[in-house]
Amino acid sequence: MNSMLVRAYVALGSNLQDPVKQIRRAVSAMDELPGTCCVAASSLYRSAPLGPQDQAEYVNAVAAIDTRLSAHDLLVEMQRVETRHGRMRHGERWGPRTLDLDLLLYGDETHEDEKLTVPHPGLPERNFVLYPLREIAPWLHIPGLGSLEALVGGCPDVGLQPLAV
Ligand code: ROI
Repeated sequence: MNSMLVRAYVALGSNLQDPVKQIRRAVSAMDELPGTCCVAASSLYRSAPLGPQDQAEYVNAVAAIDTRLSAHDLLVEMQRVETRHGRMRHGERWGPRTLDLDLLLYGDETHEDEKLTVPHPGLPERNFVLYPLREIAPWLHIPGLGSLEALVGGCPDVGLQPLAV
């Protein structure tokens, strides 16, 4: 485990089996990972599905964590959380899911290998990631992509609604 703490950002999404509960449980689970604590979580948003439209709306959020895990170890732990929380894929690419955790940013590091791409490649076009991320870290600069503020400015909030819960 690293002696240094790294600030990382994780996107959470669910559209099956009580999505609000899934997201809340996942934020707590991230806080309980080894060498990791959750330092901020955005509000929850309801969002129109990206991909096939014959699936339920999603609930999305973004969490900030401080972690001593390496980027790859963090990814493995996130995948374990997905599995423990009953992740079910229904075969179809971009189909509905109980819990999806994406590593958006890991400090200012960039990674590109067969397991991990950071910054997450979907980040610049996904309003359900950019808007909650801005809520908790408006000052961010994304390696290779510039200011978060500019990315948000180029990404309309169509189909995205803060969830009243
Ligand atoms: N669409 C939305 N709105 N939110 C998601 O989290 C999400 N996740 C996915 C796909 C199927 C691409 N669509 C999504 O994995």
